[in-house]
Amino acid sequence: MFGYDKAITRPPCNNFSEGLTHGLLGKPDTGLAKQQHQQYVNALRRCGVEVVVLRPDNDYPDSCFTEDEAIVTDRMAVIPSFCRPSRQGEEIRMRPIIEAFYSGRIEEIKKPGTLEGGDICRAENHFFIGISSRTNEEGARQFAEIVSRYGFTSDFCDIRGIKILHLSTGMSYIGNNTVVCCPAFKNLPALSARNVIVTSAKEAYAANCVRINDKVIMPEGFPNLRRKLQKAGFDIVTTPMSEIEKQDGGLSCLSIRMPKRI
Ligand code: CIR
Repeated sequence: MFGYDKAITRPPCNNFSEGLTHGLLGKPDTGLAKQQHQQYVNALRRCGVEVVVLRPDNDYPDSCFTEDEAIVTDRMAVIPSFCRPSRQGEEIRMRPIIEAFYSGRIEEIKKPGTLEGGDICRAENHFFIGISSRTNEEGARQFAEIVSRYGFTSDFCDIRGIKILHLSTGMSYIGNNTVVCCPAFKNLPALSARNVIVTSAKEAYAANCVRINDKVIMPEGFPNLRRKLQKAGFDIVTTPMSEIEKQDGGLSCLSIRMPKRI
């Protein structure tokens, strides 16, 4: 499932700092965020994918978080449904780009369902679906119904009692039945049959990492998790994420990774 050949990204726009954030880490430096985005694109390229870099979109301060704008698989793509007004419409701008790859194999989440791509985590032919402050039960139910029609299974992960934005903010599937997660997720029932690598509380941000082809990209500055993953046999690429983190964005949020055989 980690065979990707393209990734869709969009650099932070000039009003990046006006996006949604809990704000605890201070205001981001937009110039530095743009540089970090470029480094992220380079990291994707090192993993062997061709990177599509879209034009920055000043109408949507959070539009660099493309992961939230479409969920793609080797069988179909799903257009999500944003609940926060400042992000509603991002999915409409992304849709034609996705349609170019998936003619006729596009599904969508309909209101009153809400769902953002960051609440979806795929593990082989299974989906973990986060129910969060952004993805409601109806959106999660619609997504489960859609993926089951295409032969996938799924589990709901209710993270509403946990102070975290999306499911993928706190966990990633990296292959070999292995999930990396933050301490707050370690007892999620959906993870009971998985090998779980739990980060320390201090390194919780790095639980959001991305396996691409034979490498794992993780944020720079998390030496303990990096060592653990290297010990488990993973080839690690790191990239700086400080300004993206200030806007509550994790590493996966900056791209839509396109499977090789679509
Ligand atoms: C937001 O709050 O919507 C953005 N500032 C951050 C989105 C991060 N996306 C993700 O976790 N997939």
